[in-house]
Amino acid sequence: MSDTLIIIPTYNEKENIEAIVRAVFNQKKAFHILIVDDNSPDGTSEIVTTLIKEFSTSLFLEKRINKIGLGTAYIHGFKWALARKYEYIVEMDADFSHNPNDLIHLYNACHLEKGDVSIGSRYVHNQVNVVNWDIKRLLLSYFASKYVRLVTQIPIYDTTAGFVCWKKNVLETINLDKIKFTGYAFQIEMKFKAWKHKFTIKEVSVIFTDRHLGTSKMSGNIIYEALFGVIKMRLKGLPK
Ligand SMILES: Nc1nc2c(ncn2[C@@H]2O[C@H](COP(=O)(O)OP(=O)(O)OP(=O)(O)O)[C@@H](O)[C@H]2O)c(=O)[nH]1
Ligand SMILES: [Mg+2]
Repeated sequence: MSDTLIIIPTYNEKENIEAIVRAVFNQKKAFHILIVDDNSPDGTSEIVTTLIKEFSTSLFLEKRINKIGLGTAYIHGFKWALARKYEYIVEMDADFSHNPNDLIHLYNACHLEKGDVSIGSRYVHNQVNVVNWDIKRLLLSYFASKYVRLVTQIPIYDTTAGFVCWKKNVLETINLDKIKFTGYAFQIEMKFKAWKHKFTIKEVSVIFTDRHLGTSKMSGNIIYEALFGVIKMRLKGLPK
């Protein structure tokens, strides 16, 4: 048993999936992993099924029929985790943008330093810890974070970060069925709600590296949703 579940959503990650699973299991601390795959046409889930033979007590797969977005994949994973005995639930990408060696720092920020939420943050203290992004992508992300802070007043530097550790009771408190957004805005909305509920949020400085393998799922819709989503969130205050 492990007290911590790492949720990795996947869509067409056949180039990364085995390596990321092994990298997580090679950490000193024992973690469990849940892959939430949206029926990737490239056969990602078949690779996971083969790996489960090797890691039958620590690797799990939830397969959904359609690609219905990152946010709903995480909600699915959160509910799966809450139905079991995990104390800490972590969001992580499959593409090595999030370094598995940082998992222990996120865990410690909650487990030892009493955070309710810890965020693997690219932008703490005016640093920009991003490797291999083109300047357009970097500026978009950096100013998006500034924009979100300005509009929502949330005291977090990296509001769109997708490398996050949640204590179980935070996910039990936030009404997961009321989460509205699916792309970057999903990441913002989750943090916004945790903050509104007055949970302690810690930012841990990490270096984010752009994906080497596989293809990006970034789209104009995701940006549009975030741009207008935060204004809606602020105006409505979004029910907790
Ligand atoms: N299950 C599921 N996973 C998804 C979906 N969209 C993206 N993912 C996964 O979510 C993680 C983050 O997606 P990325 O494509 O890396 O998004 P990004 O980091 O904004 O963009 P790039 O790194 O440029 O590709 C990856 O592990 C993806 O495979 C989806 O609709 N469903
Ligand atoms: Mg990525």
